[in-house]
This record gives sequence, structure tokens and C-alpha cells, in this order.
Amino acid sequence: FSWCGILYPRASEKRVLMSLDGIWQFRAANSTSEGIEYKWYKNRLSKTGATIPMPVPSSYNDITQEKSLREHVGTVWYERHFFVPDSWRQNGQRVWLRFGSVHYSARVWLNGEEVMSHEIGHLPFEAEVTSSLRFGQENRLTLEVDNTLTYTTIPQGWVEEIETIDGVKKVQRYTFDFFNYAGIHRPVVLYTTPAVYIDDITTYTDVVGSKGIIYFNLTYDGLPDSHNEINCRVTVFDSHAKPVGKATKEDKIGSGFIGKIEIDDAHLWWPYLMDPAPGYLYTLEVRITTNKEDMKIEDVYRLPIGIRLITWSNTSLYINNVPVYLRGFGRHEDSDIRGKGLDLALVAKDYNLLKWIGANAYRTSHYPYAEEIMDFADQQGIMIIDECPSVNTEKYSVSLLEKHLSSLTQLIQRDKNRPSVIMWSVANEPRTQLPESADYFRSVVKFVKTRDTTRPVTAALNKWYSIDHAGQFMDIIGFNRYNGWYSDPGEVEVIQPSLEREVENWHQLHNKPVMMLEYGADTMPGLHLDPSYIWSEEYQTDLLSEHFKAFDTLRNKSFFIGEMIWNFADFKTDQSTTRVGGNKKGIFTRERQPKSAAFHVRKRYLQLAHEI
Ligand code: GCB
Repeated sequence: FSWCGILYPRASEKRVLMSLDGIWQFRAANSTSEGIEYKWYKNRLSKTGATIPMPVPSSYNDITQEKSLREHVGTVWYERHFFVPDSWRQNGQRVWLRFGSVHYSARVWLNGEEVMSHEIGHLPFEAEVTSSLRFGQENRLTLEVDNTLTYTTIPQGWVEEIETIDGVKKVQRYTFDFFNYAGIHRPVVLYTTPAVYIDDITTYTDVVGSKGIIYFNLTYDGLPDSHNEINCRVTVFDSHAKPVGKATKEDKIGSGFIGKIEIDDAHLWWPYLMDPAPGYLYTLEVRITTNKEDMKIEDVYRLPIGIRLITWSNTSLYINNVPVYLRGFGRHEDSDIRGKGLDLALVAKDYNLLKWIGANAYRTSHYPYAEEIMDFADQQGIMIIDECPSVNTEKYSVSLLEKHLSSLTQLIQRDKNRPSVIMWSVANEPRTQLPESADYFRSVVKFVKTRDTTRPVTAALNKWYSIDHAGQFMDIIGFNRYNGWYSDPGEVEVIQPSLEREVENWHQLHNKPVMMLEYGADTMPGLHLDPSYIWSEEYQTDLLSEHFKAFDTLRNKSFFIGEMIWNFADFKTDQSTTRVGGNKKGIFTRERQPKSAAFHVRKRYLQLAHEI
């Protein structure tokens, strides 16, 4: 798997950024191969047929009034034009094109030439495009995007053909419970780097007494073999931009440098409500310079970092040697009209709601979230269980495993420096009752450990502990259970005994910390039925309360480390008889208004924050 850098594009005195977000031209293909057959990338898209304006970033599904576009299976095409100034063509400067994510797979042409392709949604990809660009002229960027899911995609799905009055229709089927939104979901940027550039930075932080230690490993690229004179300078700035530390000695290793920086009386990165200034970030400024007479180049990149230490035992999870208890949610990237398209107003609102309710953590169920969303978590001290896009795996195979590992490679590469990421989740609800899941998850977890040993690994398991084959490989047991909903709907009295027994059993079986990653009840906002009855606001509150009682008993047993409600907000799903306009288990509506339960949860989460 490729292991080169995918640093978030940041402007600096040596790097320029240009956003390609905005309105693009768009057309859905009638058949999956149509666009390629007729070479739609060769000319303006409008030459080969009608196009419609399509916002980027956004899912395309809910933008028009066409049912056929909402339910489209196969390829769609995007195109936009842009200029790059002549001044960008200087000193061998490089230009890169980067997509924050395109779901599910993409092929990209620049001025008719194919420059990159990528598969697996929710993850960034980029390529250097200097040689395909027209400087001082107009450029044409074309994308083919395919949303088809099969048994060897991550996540899995299958396509069925159904007979309709107009003939045969392709329908995408999948067992996961969120709408398979597609399109260019995250920002598109063009950015420059000098000819010799910082390719990647990996940091790891340690805490010893009041001292914070930052270990770094950076790689550069673009230096011709004949020139190996290159220097690097690494400086740390505090949040007021005051320099507070620099590397005393950087060792050159291959095409990179490693070193460490110590900061006395460091302001550590703490979760929300565990410190008056949670989410404290330093800036690691990396500067490389070549010093040969005929090649004087400098590159500068500034990486935000938090200094914190994660450790874990058979019973607890610690941040900076203090045990933490997670209180939060499973979530989705989802909202009306834009689907999974990044919307910064929504992101800011969601973090304000998370803080209002007193949460300190959430899981990026069931795929990696936008980097802009992760930035908020770093800055505000929200702990993240970072999940790869593997959800409801049911047919295990070698090619699936390869893709699964690729998604983890890309995820870890993207998020490895984020202080908010406290754990990797390698899957949601895989079919772990199947014996073949044992080898599969042994390989998955082993692989993660080759990439990162500083964070624990978990998965959201839902098979019963006695038939599950994957829990044995996890550092922390996470499980999903719908007591009083899918089992015994209406009977909240079953919750306490059943939940307490299950948590005890998971712990006894594996001798590891246990957390609940999903529980909840669908709730129609405005439906009031008392005594409580399923789907009413009263029932959601009752069901959560019974869980809270069990959690309180379990917390006294010291191996129970967290509770996460399913879900933060209502979200769209595929059409089904059990979903009314989508999944309604949110404690906020899809428009982010509180249901009654939200006030109840707020009381508990704030109280927990102050008790611990
Ligand atoms: C689950 C899944 C989640 C669903 C949820 C539900 O177990 O992990 O994706 O949305 O149940 O509401 O059914």
C-alpha cells in the first residue's frame, strides 16, 4: 500500500492554495460505461449532452427533483474550468490536486489526460499535476464518479435488477443503515509546493512529569540524488505564536529527519471539561532548506499538534495517566439537501450541541469524517474513536481484506497526528459469528499495530459474546445492543439485568475494558404517549434512563469505560418499512433541534463531567 504523505493542504509563505469548490457541471450517465465509451473527458461535457449545475462539496442525490438521480446506480460526471496564473510556473514549483473525498470511486482527467483514480469513499487523495496544467490559461477538470457497491468494496453491497413498467431497473442493495450518498463530498483544492517539499510528518508525544515530549519523523521528496545537502529546522510555537521549543538535534535518515523536542511545563491536550482550556494545541513548524548554490529552495509546513499520552490496561483507558470515561454518541455526516457534503455551518453547530450537552467523545460511525470536522475535535478536546469505512461485512475474502487494510492505511496516514483520535475502530457490526472472521480480524488488527502502536484498537461488535470471534483481538471491547428496542420493544424493564450481565460477560471472557458504542430507540419528534410507548419522546427518555441506571452500576466495577447513544441526530437511510423518513434514533432531529431526551442526557453528561 502506498505510504506517502497526505498532509492536509495548508498555505504558508512557500505554499499557495486555490479552492476549486463551487458550482460544477454535472451529468448522470445512462449506463456505467457510457462516458468512457464516448470519451466525455475529451471535450467540454456540455458538448456531449445536457448538463446541470451541481454544488461541490455536496452529495448529488437530493439536489434535484428526480427520483432517478436520488437512486442512481453507476457513474455520474462532473466538470469545471479554472485558471492558474503564469506566476505559478517558477523555480520548478509543483502543483498538486487534492480531493477531500469522493464517494465511492473516481477517475480524474485534467485537460483530457487521466491524472489519478481512487477507490473507497471518505478518504482524501491527490496527485501532482504540474505537467498536465496549462499555466496562464484555462484548464478543464473532469471526473467520473461511480457509487456502485459490490462484495469487494468497502463497504459491501450488491446490485439487483428488478422488473418495472419501463423495463429492467438496477437497484443498489446494502445491509448498512444509512443512505449511500455519493458525489464530491469534500473540498477540492489545487496547491503548490516548492520543487523540494515536505512530504509527510509523523509525530508522537509523551508526557513525563510536567514535561511534554514531541518525537517527530519527517520525510521530504523532490531532491535530485546529486544534491543531498538539505537542512531542516523544527520549532514549536504555543497558542500565542510564541516559540517554546526547538529540536536540539535532527538526525537525517534516508530522505527524512527524526528528532525530539522537549517542552517544560507543557500545556497538555485534555478532553472537554477536564481542563479550563481543553484541546490545547501547539504548532510544529517544519522548515527544510537546500543549500547548494544552484538550488536554493525552502519549504515550510505548520502542523497543529496536541501533547498527550494515551495508555490502557485490562480495565481502563488513560489520557495523561488519568482514567477517562467516554460520554457521547455514534454519529453520521448527514443533513437535508446536501447529504454527506461538508457544510461548515452544520459542523460548527454540531460541536456547539456536543458541548451544550456535555459530551466528551464520539465515534465516526461508520466511516472517516471530513478533516475539517476532525480539526474541531482537536481544538475543542472531543475524543474520537476513528472508524474505517467497513460496515456490516458479511462475505469475507482476500480481496476484501486487501481493500479493508488499504482503507486503514489511508485513515491512519491521514489522522495519525491528531490528538483527538484516541482509538481506531476497524469495523462496525461485522458478521463475527462466522468462523472465518477470526483469521480476518486477526490480520486486520495485526496490520493496524504495524502502523500505530500508540492507540488502542476496537470494533463495534454486535454478535453475542459467546459466538463472537473478533473480540479476542481488540484492545478494548466495544459493542452495540438494542435492549428494549429490537429485542423486547416496549419493555424497558429488561434493560438493566440484560445489559449488566452482558458487560460482565464480555469483560470476563476477554479481560479487557468494555464500552457500549450503540443503544437507543427510534423517536418521532412530537409524538407523546404516556405511559411511554415505543416511538414516543417519552419512550426514548425511559429507555435511556434504564441504560443510565445500568451504567452507574457498571461504572463502580471499574472496567466499564464509556457510553455512546445511537444517534446524535436523525439521519437518512435507504427506504424500508422500519424507517420513517430515515432513522429517527437521534436525540436531535435532522435539523438539530432537541427531542425531550436531549435535556435528560444533558443533565447526566454534565453531572458525569463534574463527578469524574
Ligand atoms: C446498528 C448499526 C447502525 C444502525 C442502528 C439502528 O446496530 O450499527 O448503523 O443505524 O443499529 O438504528 O438500527
